[in-house]
Amino acid sequence: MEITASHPLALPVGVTLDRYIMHRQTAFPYATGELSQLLRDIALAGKIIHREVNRAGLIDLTGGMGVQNVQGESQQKLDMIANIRFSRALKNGGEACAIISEEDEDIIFTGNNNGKYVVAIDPLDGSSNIDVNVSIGTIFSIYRRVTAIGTEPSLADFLQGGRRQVAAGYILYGSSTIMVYTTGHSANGFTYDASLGEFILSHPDIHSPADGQTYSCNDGNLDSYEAGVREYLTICRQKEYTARYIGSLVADFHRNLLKGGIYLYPPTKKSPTGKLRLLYEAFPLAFLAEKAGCLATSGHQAILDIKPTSLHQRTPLFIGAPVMVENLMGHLG
Ligand code: FDP
Repeated sequence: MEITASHPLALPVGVTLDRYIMHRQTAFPYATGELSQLLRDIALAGKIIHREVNRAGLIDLTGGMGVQNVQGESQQKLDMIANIRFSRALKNGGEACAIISEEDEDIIFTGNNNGKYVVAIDPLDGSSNIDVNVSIGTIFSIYRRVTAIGTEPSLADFLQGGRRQVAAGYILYGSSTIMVYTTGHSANGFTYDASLGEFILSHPDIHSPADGQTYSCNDGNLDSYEAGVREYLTICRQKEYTARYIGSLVADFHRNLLKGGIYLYPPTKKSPTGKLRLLYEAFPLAFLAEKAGCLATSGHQAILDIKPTSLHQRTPLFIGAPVMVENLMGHLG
């Protein structure tokens, strides 16, 4: 393997996210630094959420708000706080002209029409796990806007399609906090060291195993899965694979990314078009997954080939080790 100057292994051990972003930026002579700043803004909001998640039980941040979000799901206090933190960080940063979030029905205009980028975000994924100290995460997706700089951004900026993402990733608040992202080249992970207040490169150039023996799905929905999915799961059981389902997409995805495995959220009776959101869950994870050697499909087409038509569109999602995803596809009609 050739280790070029921009390769993560060419960097000294203990590389901070800031330094890594700067280092990557210099590899692109025409980079203006705006995308770098946007990634730093996201990381900063992630540090704040890390702090709030970690003290949630102490300062009455657990529990519901008593209201529902645009998805009709009950909004948790931390959901709302994370949404505010990320929106604020992105507004103050100045590089994003608009944001869409799981928590808001419409586009949020940042007031910075000169910003080149738009961001789609799920500020706190895995809401049902917030109150019980189980891993949760933030998922983000960044596009270069297609509307003219200086004008008001529009829906078209967000409905470009997954292959046009310029960066995507997630922050997992788990046994430790880790930010994993790609700008379309390699996928890299940075573990947060709270004592230093820094994300440190811990998982350079992630290559996921081609095959695995772990499957992640909500077994309680089994009866409403289509026959092909049920067949595939029966085979997983016959082969004595391991079932692991945390119920936080980011956490399940992260484990499978590192260890090899498949995550499945097929259509169900309750969610006939799938439960997960295309723009700020499936697209960013699929973009990252492909960079790490995984596959992501809706069952009918590659996730990244789906043409989005609305901001909060849902999709079925099968994502993970390529051999497992291909095997599953062999059972789908
Ligand atoms: P949640 O509803 O708790 O926010 O994003 C939706 C999501 O979590 C995923 O993180 C998770 O994988 C899935 O839904 C869990 O859904 P089920 O409870 O239906 O299994």
